[in-house]
Order: sequence, then C-alpha cells, then structure tokens
Amino acid sequence: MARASVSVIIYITIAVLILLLISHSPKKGGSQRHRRLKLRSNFTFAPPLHHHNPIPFDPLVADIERRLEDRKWEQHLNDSAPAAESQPEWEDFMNAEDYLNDEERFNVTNRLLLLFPKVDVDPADGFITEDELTQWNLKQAQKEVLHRTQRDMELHDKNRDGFVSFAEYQPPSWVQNADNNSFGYDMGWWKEEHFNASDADGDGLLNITEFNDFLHPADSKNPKLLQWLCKEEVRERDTDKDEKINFKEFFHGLFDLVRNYEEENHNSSHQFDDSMEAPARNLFAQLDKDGDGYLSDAELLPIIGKIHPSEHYYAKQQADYIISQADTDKDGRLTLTEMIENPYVFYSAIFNDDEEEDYEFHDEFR
Ligand SMILES: *[C@@H]1O[C@H](CO)[C@@H](O)[C@H](O)[C@H]1NC(C)=O
Ligand SMILES: *[C@@H]1O[C@H](CO)[C@@H](O)[C@H](O)[C@H]1NC(C)=O
Ligand SMILES: *[C@@H]1O[C@H](CO)[C@@H](O)[C@H](O)[C@H]1NC(C)=O
Ligand SMILES: *[C@@H]1O[C@H](CO)[C@@H](O)[C@H](O)[C@H]1NC(C)=O
Ligand SMILES: *[C@@H]1O[C@H](CO)[C@@H](O)[C@H](O)[C@H]1NC(C)=O
Ligand SMILES: *[C@@H]1O[C@H](CO)[C@@H](O)[C@H](O)[C@H]1NC(C)=O
Ligand SMILES: *[C@@H]1O[C@H](CO)[C@@H](O)[C@H](O)[C@H]1NC(C)=O
Ligand SMILES: [Ca+2]
Ligand SMILES: [Ca+2]
Ligand SMILES: [Ca+2]
Repeated sequence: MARASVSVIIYITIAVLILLLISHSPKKGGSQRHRRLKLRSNFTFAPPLHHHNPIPFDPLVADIERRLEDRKWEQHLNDSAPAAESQPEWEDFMNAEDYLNDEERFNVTNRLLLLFPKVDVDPADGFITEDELTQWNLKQAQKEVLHRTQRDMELHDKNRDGFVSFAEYQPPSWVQNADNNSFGYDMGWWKEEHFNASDADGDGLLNITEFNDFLHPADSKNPKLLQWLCKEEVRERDTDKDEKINFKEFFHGLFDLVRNYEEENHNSSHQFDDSMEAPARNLFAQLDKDGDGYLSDAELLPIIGKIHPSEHYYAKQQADYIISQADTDKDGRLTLTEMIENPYVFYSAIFNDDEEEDYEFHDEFR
C-alpha cells in the first residue's frame, strides 16, 4: 500500500544509535558512580561497510534502542511526503533514559545478576570466559542484524510474499547518488551477480535467510556468496584491469587489511616498520597456489574472512575489551562480583562519557 509508493527509498542498515565506542577510555573508581546512562539518538543512512557499532550487552537496552529506531524508521518512511513533525521522538528518548536511570525500575546490579547465568553457560562454573562472552555478544549482534534485515525486507518485498525478487530490489538512493568510488564496494555490490550468489537454492527469490546473507556476505556460510565476495574484491583491487591481483595491488591495500586483522587479534609478530614487504611477499607466495605470480579470486578465499571480518570477530573484540576493563584480579575471566563492581563497562555503549554534559536532574547512580 502506501509503502510501495514511497518515493524516496532509503536503504538503512542504520549504523546507529548505540554507537560509541569500544575504544573509549574506561572510567574506574568512584568517579563513575554519578553518571547518567544515555541512549544514542543518532541515526545514519550510510551503510556500515567498513566500521562496526558495538552491540549492547544488555538485551533490554538493545530492545529499547531497537524500538526507538523502528519508530524513527517508520517516521522516515512517512516523511517522504514531507510533513514537518520533526522531532517528537526526542521525548521518547528522554523517557527511555529516565527509565534506565531510575534505579528502582532499572537496577543495574539486578540486571547483571539476572544476565550472569545466561552468559555463564559453557560451562556454568561461576566464571565468564572470553569465549562465553564472545558467544553472548555474537548472539546479541545476530539478533540485531536479523531485525534490520527484516525491516529492510518489508521495504523491498513489494508484493508481500516473503521473498525479494531481483526486480523488487532497487538500489537505495544513496547508491544512485553516490559517485562510483566513494564506497569500499563499488556499484558491483548491487549487481545481479551478487543477488544470484545469495540465492542459495537458486529459485530466483531471496527468503529472509538469503536476503540477510545478501546484506551481510561476510557472515554467510554460503560458498557461492563467499566466492562472489572474492571476485568482487579482485574487481575492486585490480587497478591495471587484468582481472587478477599482482603483488603491488596486494601490497597496497589487501595486505594492510590482513595485517590489521591479525594485529587486532593479538596474533601477529610483525612490527610496523619499513620491512613489511618481506612478510607481504611471503604471504603472497603462500596464497599464490599455482605460482603464476598473481592472485585469482579463488586464491583470495583463505583470507577473505580477514579482509571482511565477520560478526564473530567484532564480538570477540568487544569481549576482550570488556574483560580487560572489568577483570579486576586479572585471571582472564569475569566473576559476578567483578561485573557488579564494574557495571559501567557493560553499559558503556549507552553511557555518557562526558560528565560535564550530564543533565542537571537525575544525576544519581549511587
Ligand atoms: C548526530 O551526528 C552528527 C554528525 O554525524 C552530529 O553533528 C550530531 O550532533 C549528532 N546528533 C546527536 C543527537 O548526537
Ligand atoms: C505513518 O503514517 C500512518 C498512516 O499514514 C500512520 O498510521 C502512522 O501512525 C504513521 N507513523 C508515524 C510514526 O508517524
Ligand atoms: C538494586 O539491587 C540491589 C540488589 O538487589 C540492592 O541491594 C539495591 O539496594 C538496589 N538498588 C536500588 C536503588 O533499589
Ligand atoms: C558510475 O558507473 C556507471 C556505469 O559503470 C556510469 O554510467 C556512471 O556515469 C558512473 N557515475 C559516476 C558518478 O562516475
Ligand atoms: C542470475 O540468475 C538468473 C536466473 O535465475 C539468470 O537469468 C541471470 O542471467 C543471472 N544473472 C547473472 C548476472 O548471473
Ligand atoms: C531460505 O532458503 C534456504 C535455502 O536457500 C534455506 O536453507 C533456509 O532455511 C530458508 N530460510 C527460511 C527462513 O525459510
Ligand atoms: C595465529 O597465527 C598462527 C600462525 O601465524 C595461526 O596458525 C593461528 O591460527 C592464528 N590464530 C588466530 C586466532 O588467528
Ligand atoms: Ca563459564
Ligand atoms: Ca532462494
Ligand atoms: Ca577475573
């Protein structure tokens, strides 16, 4: 109905709300006790291709943010026939924030008590390990991703049969407006080949699973799609247009991504100096299975997961960060006590880092 005729169709993978950052410096000690929890109200229409937003630790917070985001999304669709009801959501944010900061209704200690046994499951031994926390984060992230995919699907599935056909899928306006090189992926991202690769059972339609893979190929298990991703990578990196990657094309770009991935994973002995060329040549030779001096798309497959990190990678990064901040006795795992003593580490994604900006009321959290 109305939605089908919405003239401005905007692709929102909604980079969003939540934002902010794992990289923020932790606040320890008593000073953290007078902070106000904040929801993020920011909303971006750019696709999160090369960055990643943290996922709330607490599913209740994620749910609140999701609902606010949904409302914003609906409003955005409605706004295509421009009406000037610009900011009624702000109040909702304030209400939700008041809720989160009302200790009687949202008691952080009680939240952590409730959540601990849900995270400590493998095994349930009173300690949360890096692996348990990674799995937890991953589960939250996947829920989030699927929710957005569902919303996106509603937008594209014009005949409401639960599938998206290629004809139904239209590139979002930001792609049409963008110049071809402004994103890591070029226009090929939207090509039929990508669609076909996502269609695992080849029936010409994408169901929700296939559509989710389409939007998040790096997280897909579909080999056709991973192959496509490799091909796309070659296309993008292939500056001399010979359809394969020579060492120079590899060294300036791909190798950095692989190296960054490994650095982040604390799994690299390289140093950042001028001697990167030797390890790069090494890796290149290793990948160049047929030894023709070039990398084909198939030869990129072993490193495609490092070029396009999956949700698991980010979930682990976030777990490592949280543990590093809350693991008081430095045994590499968290006890319930450690969590309760460092509650803001778990709520930092929505935690206002800047004390000065706090509101004059609700300044508690004692
Ligand atoms: C949203 O982000 C833009 C820049 O990305 C910034 O200028 C603006 O202040 C932000 N708004 C809020 C409410 O954080
Ligand atoms: C969008 O418009 C529909 C009808 O035109 C209305 O029922 C709905 O409440 C509106 N949604 C928002 C968030 O304004
Ligand atoms: C939060 O819960 C804890 C544990 O149940 C309790 O000791 C504390 O008083 C509660 N705080 C508030 C403000 O209700
Ligand atoms: C983008 O590429 C298409 C086809 O490859 C071309 O027609 C179009 O002019 C390009 N747009 C810009 C802004 O370069
Ligand atoms: C995609 O698949 C359809 C059949 O399902 C085929 O007609 C079309 O040529 C394919 N397109 C590409 C680019 O492979
Ligand atoms: C979508 O189709 C794939 C086969 O391509 C199938 O494995 C998957 O279970 C389907 N998803 C749903 C939700 O039906
Ligand atoms: C770390 O690197 C070694 C060899 O370089 C590799 O065998 C291992 O799988 C890597 N571990 C991770 C977690 O990537
Ligand atoms: Ca455990
Ligand atoms: Ca299908
Ligand atoms: Ca510990």
